[in-house]
Amino acid sequence: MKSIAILLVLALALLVSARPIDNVFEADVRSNLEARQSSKLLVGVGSADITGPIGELTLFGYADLNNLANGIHLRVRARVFIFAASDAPSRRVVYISTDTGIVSVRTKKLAIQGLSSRLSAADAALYSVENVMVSATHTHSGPGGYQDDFLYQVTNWGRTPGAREAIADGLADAIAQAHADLSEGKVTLTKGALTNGSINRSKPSYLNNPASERAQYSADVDQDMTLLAISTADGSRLRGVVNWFPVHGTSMNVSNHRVSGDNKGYASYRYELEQKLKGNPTFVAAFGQSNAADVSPNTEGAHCTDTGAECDGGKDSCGGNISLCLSRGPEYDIGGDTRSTEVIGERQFLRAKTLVESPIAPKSLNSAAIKVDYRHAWIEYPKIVLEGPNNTKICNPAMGYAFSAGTTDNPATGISYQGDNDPNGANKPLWNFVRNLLTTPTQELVDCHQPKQILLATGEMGVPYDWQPHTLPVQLFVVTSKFAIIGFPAEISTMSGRRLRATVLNQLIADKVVDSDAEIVVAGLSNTYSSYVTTFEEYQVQRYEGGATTYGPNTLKAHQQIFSKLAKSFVTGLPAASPAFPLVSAPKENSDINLLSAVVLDTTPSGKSFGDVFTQPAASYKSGETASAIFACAHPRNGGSGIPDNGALTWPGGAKSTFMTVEQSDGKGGWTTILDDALWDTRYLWIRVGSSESKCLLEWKINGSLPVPAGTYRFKIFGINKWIFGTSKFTGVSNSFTVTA
Ligand SMILES: *[C@@H]1O[C@H](CO)[C@@H](O)[C@H](O)[C@H]1NC(C)=O
Ligand SMILES: *[C@@H]1O[C@H](CO)[C@@H](O)[C@H](O)[C@H]1NC(C)=O
Ligand SMILES: *[C@@H]1O[C@H](CO)[C@@H](O)[C@H](O)[C@H]1NC(C)=O
Ligand SMILES: *[C@@H]1O[C@H](CO)[C@@H](O)[C@H](O)[C@H]1NC(C)=O
Ligand SMILES: *[C@@H]1O[C@H](CO)[C@@H](O)[C@H](O)[C@H]1NC(C)=O
Ligand SMILES: CC(=O)N[C@H]1CO[C@H](CO)[C@@H](O)[C@@H]1O
Repeated sequence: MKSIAILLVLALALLVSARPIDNVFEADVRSNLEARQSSKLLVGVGSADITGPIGELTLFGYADLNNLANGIHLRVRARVFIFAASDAPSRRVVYISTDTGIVSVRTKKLAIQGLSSRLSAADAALYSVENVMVSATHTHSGPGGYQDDFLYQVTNWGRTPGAREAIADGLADAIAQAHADLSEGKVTLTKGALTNGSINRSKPSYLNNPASERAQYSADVDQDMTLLAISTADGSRLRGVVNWFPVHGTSMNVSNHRVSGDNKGYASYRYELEQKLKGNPTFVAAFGQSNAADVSPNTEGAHCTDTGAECDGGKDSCGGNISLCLSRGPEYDIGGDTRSTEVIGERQFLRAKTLVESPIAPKSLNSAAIKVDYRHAWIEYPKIVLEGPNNTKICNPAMGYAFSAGTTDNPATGISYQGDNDPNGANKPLWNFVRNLLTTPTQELVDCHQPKQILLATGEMGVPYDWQPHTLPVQLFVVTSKFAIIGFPAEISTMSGRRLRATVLNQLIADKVVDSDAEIVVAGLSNTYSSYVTTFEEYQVQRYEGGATTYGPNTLKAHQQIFSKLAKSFVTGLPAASPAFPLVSAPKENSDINLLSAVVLDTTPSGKSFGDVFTQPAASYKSGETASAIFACAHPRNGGSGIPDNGALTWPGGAKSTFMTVEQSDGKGGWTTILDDALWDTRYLWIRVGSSESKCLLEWKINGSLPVPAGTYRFKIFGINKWIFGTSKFTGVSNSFTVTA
């Protein structure tokens, strides 16, 4: 979250169009543990494009109004894994990793509703909010506009029409695919370290944890990648790979304007492309997110961009200016943030591949007790009282000054710096005044969040609707007696994740729900988003992550208490908490505020039509070079093209709808589509010219990741232009060009 000043001003502006609040209630249905014997493990995999509308809407993550989704580098996808025991298949669990910044409750519900048009009624009824876990990879380059809570909507001007629907459609497609794929599978669990894929970006916080606790770990980030390799029952074909490794999706920086899955999206892309080229096109590789709250992919660390010197460690500033202190990823000097994304993605891809090919201390889930089950509950966090002598209360949501500082992955400007918990700090009177225009925090809220200094009293701001969630979905999966997954509704720090895993695993082992050598992972950013979770000790330092820890200093302890009850409920069969909770106090479905200005009209300069070329590609290129062309085009929020001409469901690179393709000549006047905008090698960028004209830059890095033969090629553009009485589809082609070795 960068532009907090802009955020405050925007929020004030958006409030003008505030609407009344409605309560949406949802009951939680539970069932008892079903432990089974002589069962087989069933697995299904699926994957689909979830890229929503683009064009002058904000990429979600950096909260910077200039960080617009105006093009596509790598399409974002959902990757689905269903696990079931053959003799109790209705207690199946569905783990989904999506290339999104966060997860929206409303989108998840839409996706599950969408199954009714894809599956029989009986089959659709097998899937619910309770047994489907959607976990965001936390890419900061996914198109926004789908978020539920107002704080996360502000920099997207509310909800963008079509944003939730696009993600939900892709999710439903991918679940339906995995459903059809469900069959006996061979599953191997393994774990190995990746030491050069991440660093800790909040060292002063980490160091405030007890020395005795830190001494138990060799690193200040979790370096283990935990991985499931899924093959056909006879082991002859690799069907899918899913792994969990904590690292932020901030390799692409705030200057980026193209949709991208960031480092994890790239890792998935590379593994899936490799298998596709080997004749295994249905293979799915998910690089899932975990306890990454304080973990950066920018492994070169933070330096002053003006002098190259070390930043001032306490404040992460350069001579007092925090916007100069930036961290960079590997090979940034060679190829900028795009190259850093490739390197961090490739390291995760290669680590996963070696773990599949040479697993470390592998465990076969097929020889474990085959039971698959889940627990899910809605918990109103500010109502939680910690068990123990002190009756410690959890706070209503609030964000601190340190939240406005950002991190060294994307420092903010103006209001504060990391570690700022001085109540009389320099800018406080001014910003406290601005804050109070929105809501003056109650004394109870102020006391509860100490030492956090409150910048936004989000928990006490009900207008136009919830700014941050009060009620969170908590979820736990057991996949045989060897493996469990925590569906965690926030970003959680390294040490917090370790404590939570230990709490839950110990409970599951004590109750004999899992074996004593079972593994457990935290699936971060699952099902909704409630900002950050740090340990009590990290919170005291009030860096960015502590400033953004929503429910105060005891947030982690509350999660530990709730998740341990959830774990316990596998044997007691009792509800983990009260039976039903309000979901969010929010507008009725899809009637949230939307102040993004609509596309009114597309025009071309005189003498040009939509799809005409402004700049032709060169006559010839060599392998490794980048071909490009510039076309007259229209606003991309109108959409790209629909289904491909041959009637397939997706274009060759996996795009559901594409803005561009590359075609290859057959030498006899015929052309074959070989690439679309979903591939890493192609890049599409829309540029506004004046009030209604557009230019589109199409690029292709020849033989980048997809090998092509020497030959003759051309670019093709697709789009939809808006005119007074409706819309029209257009296409255009460039001159052809030759490609040589
Ligand atoms: C990164 O780590 C992996 C495994 O941990 C190793 O194989 C690889 O060589 C390392 N890469 C670099 C550039 O150090
Ligand atoms: C801090 O550095 C940024 C980037 O160079 C610059 O734009 C800004 O003016 C500087 N702020 C101050 C207070 O010097
Ligand atoms: C992001 O990376 C690009 C190079 O790929 C660079 O030009 C740009 O200045 C970077 N932006 C920031 C804010 O560091
Ligand atoms: C209860 O409060 C006392 C006094 O503030 C403190 O020393 C003690 O650690 C607290 N106990 C727990 C379990 O938090
Ligand atoms: C692209 O790479 C592949 C394999 O690396 C190679 O066989 C092919 O000749 C290359 N294409 C061109 C045009 O050089
Ligand atoms: C931002 C920061 O302080 N990162 C540190 C995290 O830990 C690594 C390894 O100890 C350091 O090299 C980084 O500087």
